[in-house]
Amino acid sequence: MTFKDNFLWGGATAANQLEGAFDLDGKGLNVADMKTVGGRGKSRVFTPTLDLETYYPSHKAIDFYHHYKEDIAMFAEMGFKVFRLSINWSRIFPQGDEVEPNEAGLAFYDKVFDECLKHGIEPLVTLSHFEIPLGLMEKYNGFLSRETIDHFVHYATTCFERYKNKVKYWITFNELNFGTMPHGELTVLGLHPKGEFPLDKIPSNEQHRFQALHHAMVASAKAIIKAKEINPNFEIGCMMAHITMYPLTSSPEDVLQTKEYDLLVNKFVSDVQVRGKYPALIEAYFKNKNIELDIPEEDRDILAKGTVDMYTFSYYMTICVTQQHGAPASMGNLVGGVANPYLESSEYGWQIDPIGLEYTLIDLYDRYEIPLFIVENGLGMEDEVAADGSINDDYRIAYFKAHFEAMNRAIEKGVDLIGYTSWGCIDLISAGTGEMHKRYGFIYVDMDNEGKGTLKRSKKKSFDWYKEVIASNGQNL
Ligand code: BGP
Repeated sequence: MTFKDNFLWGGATAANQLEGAFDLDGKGLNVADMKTVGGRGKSRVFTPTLDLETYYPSHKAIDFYHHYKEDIAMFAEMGFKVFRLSINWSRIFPQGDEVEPNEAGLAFYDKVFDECLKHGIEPLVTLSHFEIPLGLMEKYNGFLSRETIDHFVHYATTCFERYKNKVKYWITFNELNFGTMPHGELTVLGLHPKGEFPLDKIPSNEQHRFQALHHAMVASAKAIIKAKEINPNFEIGCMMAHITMYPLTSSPEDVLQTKEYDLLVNKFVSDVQVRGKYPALIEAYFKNKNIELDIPEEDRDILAKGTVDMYTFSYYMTICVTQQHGAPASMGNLVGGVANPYLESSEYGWQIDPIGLEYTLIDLYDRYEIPLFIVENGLGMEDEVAADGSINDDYRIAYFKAHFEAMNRAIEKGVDLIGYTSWGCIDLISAGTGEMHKRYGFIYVDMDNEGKGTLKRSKKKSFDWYKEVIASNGQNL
């Protein structure tokens, strides 16, 4: 067994890291638009009001808004079958709670999807990729209020209706399981921050966080129910940041702790979205911690009905857990943990673990037995442009090769893997650091960390390599 004939090879992006044009054609502000650049080892800062002296990377990003034709043509040249992008919620509902959508925003995505389809590329669309309208944060404290459920469902339904004949593959929320952690409160749930991003400096309130997460899960389920009424052929995924965890040692304490973190951070939210109910151990965990969630019976029915068709997830690295370490710490935009002495790290400290991907695929398929789709994976590095203009990213090719081999092994073992979109197929703004220099792409974009550059696109060495991978359906690595 190997990659299926119709395996969905492609690349992934998010509106706020790609589009720019943050205030054009009626777009409102979103949470991402309020974050400044950070940098390696430096946190991004969330500013409650825009400071015109400050550089906000999402405002310009790589200006996909005006370059989408050129960019999609390059994806087509690589042979992409699928392109993952997100709709910028505040382009469609500038404040988040309007009744009527912004037609100019809807029209932009019509053009983008048409361009994809013209090249035979299926769009895979995320409805909320860290892009909650600022208005919803200010008025409702994001998903802490139940009102936000209806605003999300209205937004989702508007998109499903509008694009029902153009888009088949959907994701409701990006990395919703980040909502279990302090740093996901702002980014994923839109809870109003009182200080710096990431939120590890802010006293977190688990009661609020888990209530908001509950509302977001209900919003997702309600949207899925509506989506299936609009077009029963839609394929809809959850989206988990899968932080695969190993016990640091074989001590039973470490093994037990790993099991418990894995349930809370990785499995809880996907259990709800795939199985349609809270895991019994999570209900007990809340009880033991005196977290009392308001979960009306009606919500439980909605969760049971609004389940996903596929398990979509990001995979970048594995971490180790040990009892001495305490709770997972936040690192960049992912969860830290303890370094694994058997693995090497990228220059950003992300541990590289292809076998961990094989392990993760087996673990997930064993638990859920629904199609799996890797919608983010890749290597963020500071690429160098040689004097002749070439970018020889052999390290990226080696990273992909090892991960594709791992995928192949998992498929041979019986895992139903239906697609793969590498993260940041074209260089874009890093979510965690706000930098441009943390690059993932097959396509280089001439821009620096201050937003200066020509925005010219050029092919890295990995461009032709990936093209051959796709052309051979994963056989020539
Ligand atoms: C994921 C996010 C992406 C992307 C990726 C890489 O968590 O869904 O938006 O940014 O991480 O992270 P970074 O950009 O911090 O390198």
